[in-house]
Amino acid sequence: MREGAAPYGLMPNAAMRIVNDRIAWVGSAAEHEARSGEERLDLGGRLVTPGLIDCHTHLVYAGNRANEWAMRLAGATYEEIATSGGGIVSTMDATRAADDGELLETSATRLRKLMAEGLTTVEIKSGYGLDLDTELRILRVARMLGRTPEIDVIATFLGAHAVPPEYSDNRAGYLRLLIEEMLPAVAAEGLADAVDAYCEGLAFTTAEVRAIFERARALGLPVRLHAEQFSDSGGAAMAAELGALSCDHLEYLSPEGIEAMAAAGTVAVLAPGAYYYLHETRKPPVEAIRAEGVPMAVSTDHNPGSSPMLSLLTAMNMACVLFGLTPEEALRGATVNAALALGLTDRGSIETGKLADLAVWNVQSPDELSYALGNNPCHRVYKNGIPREL
Ligand code: DI6
Ligand code: FE
Repeated sequence: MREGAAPYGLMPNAAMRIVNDRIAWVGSAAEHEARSGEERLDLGGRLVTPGLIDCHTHLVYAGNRANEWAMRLAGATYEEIATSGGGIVSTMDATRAADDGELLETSATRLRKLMAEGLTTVEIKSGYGLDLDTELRILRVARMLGRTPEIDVIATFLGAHAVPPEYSDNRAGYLRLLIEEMLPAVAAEGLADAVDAYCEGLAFTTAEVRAIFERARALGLPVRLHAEQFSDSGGAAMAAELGALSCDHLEYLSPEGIEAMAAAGTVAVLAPGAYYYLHETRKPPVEAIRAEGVPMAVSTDHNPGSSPMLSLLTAMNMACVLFGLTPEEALRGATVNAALALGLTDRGSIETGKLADLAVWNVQSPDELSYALGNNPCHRVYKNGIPREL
């Protein structure tokens, strides 16, 4: 996954030295000089990749929405369900009613499933609380999930996910709450690494998101955006102007949006799971994104409404089959470009000085990682140089 290297940056017959939590040397096995006192591990010729990174999930919530899934299969649309009291608000009700122990336990179970496929970093958004107390509780649970040497959790504040029912005829009031109370509280407690918003007809306008993002930036928090999923609202260009780390979904992304993202170095995070579950037909403009040199990442977008999937390898497969990524682009999207989407430059590739976050696979070629659905060829994971139980 090194920049400018051969396909995948693949090195046959390679060796690696790990010192503490870092990669200290990478080269050919023939050049490797054993040092006394070092432990030597033979991985049996297996493929080693950077640990996988899921850069967009909504993992902390209560309940599920299988009932809505059945309704959609019977013909209801995502928008109809959302405007008739279901959707994000139904998960909000369940989440507000759940205590911290239940939230922690159900999300830890989901996280375990994701981690089994070689994940070493995961991003988790809030956004199913939509009041100050519950949003903070969700972020604290996300922080708790990261309080283990086994995985790094990056937390994102998504209070601007939907307008909660108590503010349905007072949008301005909810925006004030977001900007004047929630954002400063999240920043003061150090509960988020970034701020996200849902910029869509169903949720927030570009102008509303701009106001939220300007406050976030003033508080020193980077921003990223759910943009252009069902319509082109110009959100991606607005977010890129504010230096957004990523814009996510992007089915309706315009040439102007791509240009703004390219200029700002904003990552395009694809969410093929939501496209698949919602039977969308308009694909993100992958060829133009590629042509403009905008880095692409691939995520599960795990959430109970539009993408209840718990497999990043499956998202990689869908990005290839549904959106036309190459298997190499899919793997870059789940490693080095996913790290970029999170503003992290210390991981995502196998290079001297980077974190020793590694996945070891029972495959012959990295093309196999996005190939067989329902197959998890992960053999072992190293997080910060330490082997982790699968
Ligand atoms: N990501 C989101 O945040 C929304 N859709 C998406 O792809 C809403 C998720 C939900 O319906 O709960
Ligand atoms: Fe999402």
